[in-house]
Amino acid sequence: MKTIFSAVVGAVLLGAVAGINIRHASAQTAEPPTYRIGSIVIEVPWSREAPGGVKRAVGYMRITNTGQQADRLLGGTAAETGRLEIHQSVTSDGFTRMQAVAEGLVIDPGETVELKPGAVHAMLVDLHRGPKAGEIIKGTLVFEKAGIVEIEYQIGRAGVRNAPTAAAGHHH
Ligand SMILES: [Cu+2]
Repeated sequence: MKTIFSAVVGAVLLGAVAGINIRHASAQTAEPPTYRIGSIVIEVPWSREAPGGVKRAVGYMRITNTGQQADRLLGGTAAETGRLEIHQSVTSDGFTRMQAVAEGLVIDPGETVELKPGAVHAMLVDLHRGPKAGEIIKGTLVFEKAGIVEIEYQIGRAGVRNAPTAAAGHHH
């Protein structure tokens, strides 16, 4: 009995490990932080230390819509007091500034939207204090159809342009 049981457990575990390897064949480290709600998959939320006690921080992540209908990221919360705004970086006349995207961020069926430096991104505002490198900020995302999902942002050093988890897997 015991042997059969371990064989079954072993097969199930092998299957699970194989599944992870297939989904994240390019990842060099353990499975990156991934969150799901309904048809929405959120990967590797991260932020970075804001200089000089600024009580806001950027928010970056990949959002994929695996469903058949478009969905929309409307906003969310961050840490104890903060909330999430969606911003678009716009460069004109050599200046880059950020515009709030009041209507939210549409994610079409089958589409992956990457919130990243210099592009559309989240801005975590009204934080009780600026985040420090190495910390984690808890937050929520609110989607029009999928609903509310809790996520965690890994905090990188000031000025970094890649997720702390991704950077940790590279040895130069
Ligand atoms: Cu911004």
